[in-house]
Amino acid sequence: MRTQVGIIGAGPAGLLLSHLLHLRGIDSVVLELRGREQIESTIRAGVLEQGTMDALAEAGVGDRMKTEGALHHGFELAFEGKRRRIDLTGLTGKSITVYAQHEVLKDLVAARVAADGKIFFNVSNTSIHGIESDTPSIRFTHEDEEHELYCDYVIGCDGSQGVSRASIPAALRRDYERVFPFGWFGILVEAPPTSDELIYARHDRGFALVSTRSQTVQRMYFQCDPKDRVENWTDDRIWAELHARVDSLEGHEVVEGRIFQKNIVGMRSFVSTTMQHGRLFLAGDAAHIVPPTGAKGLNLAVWDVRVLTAALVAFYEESRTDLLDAYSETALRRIWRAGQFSYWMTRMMHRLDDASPFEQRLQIAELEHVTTSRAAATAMAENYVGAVAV
Ligand code: RFL
Ligand code: PHB
Repeated sequence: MRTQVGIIGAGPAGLLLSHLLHLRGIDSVVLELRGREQIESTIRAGVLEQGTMDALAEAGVGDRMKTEGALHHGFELAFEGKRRRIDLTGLTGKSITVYAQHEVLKDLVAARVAADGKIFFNVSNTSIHGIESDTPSIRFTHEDEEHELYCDYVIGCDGSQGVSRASIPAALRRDYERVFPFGWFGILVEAPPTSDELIYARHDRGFALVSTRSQTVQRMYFQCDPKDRVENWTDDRIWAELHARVDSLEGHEVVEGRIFQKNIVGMRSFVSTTMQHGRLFLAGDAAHIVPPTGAKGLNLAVWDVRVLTAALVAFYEESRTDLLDAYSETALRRIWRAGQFSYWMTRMMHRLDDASPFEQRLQIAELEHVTTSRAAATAMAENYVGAVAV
């Protein structure tokens, strides 16, 4: 089997890359470990930056996002019983859209299928070969048969647990990591929205986030022990915790409903440098992870893909390799910016058991600052909407 670009992973990075390349006449094949139903139903991100919306619209997969997604012009920071608004649009001229990641995936898979794109679902034993030569390949098993896909370039979009990153020799790679001693307990709830905008709450009991999916389904999270178990949390205990952390002194309360999904995720910051070696390039979570507090993970994956698409188009249309050579350096500038913002927001909003009472009190001073100083609020808003110069 042969193609121009072999892509491992049908997450947002792999599927969007495949579709953007197709629109420029470049052929690709996507290999995915899981089944189509599984990727289309896994609950993950929800916040899309303007740049991500633009990229999806340019790829011709933005129609449902525009009609079903909700445009948000600000969010609220809750602390000390108060709620203060960050006016994203007023401060930056930009907004964000709340539209679930698995809906983005449904739109991308539908577009690939409609264009006769090649996606192999349920593959196993994926391995990468010959990246230091001009004829790399990917070996994999599909429906009990072994295959070898020959290509010009291999793109590893296989997320944090994939095989691609390890194909770059360890001696050439430097990994940077910070594992946080807390996680997020996430729920999906059948209820009307608690608020028109997202609420990020800092409380001595721990962080909480009120997000949304639609007028009838809400997404909420609260800080927990990453080793805790979902079974330890009855619905009553969850609501008591959310009320304690989010309800305000002005009488705003979290709206309860039927909880139909619960999960716990750990949190870490991670950056792998370099993101390329020979004919292998990494994009998205395969190369970097941010804690979800800044809502940056999916947006960074889309950013990598835009940079990589431009570089591959320059190679195929003009035989230029300068953009490919510069890929890692170009992508990492934005990754470190988003990594710093996500880390900062995580440290400001979560209960830090490793911090002194003095440092914990500084969190409130910082929240007062970003919610009263226009300059500080603008810096936060620019990072949140992704309007940062890198
Ligand atoms: P993905 O989505 O993990 O896709 C990788 C795909 O590769 C497949 N795979 C393999 N395929 C073939 N062979 C192998 N050996 C393979 N190994 C793995 C996997 O099955 C999978 O389908 O990576 P990608 O495309 O880089 O996309 C990254 C995003 O999914 C991720 O950054 C976001 O979900 C992070 N994130 C958020 N990002 C945002 O921008 N805004 C948010 O609001 C936001 N909220 C979140 C989040 C992540 C969360 N969790 C679960 C950590 C909220 C949460 C709770
Ligand atoms: C979500 O709705 O899943 C969500 C929103 C904001 C975040 C993280 C996740 O920062």
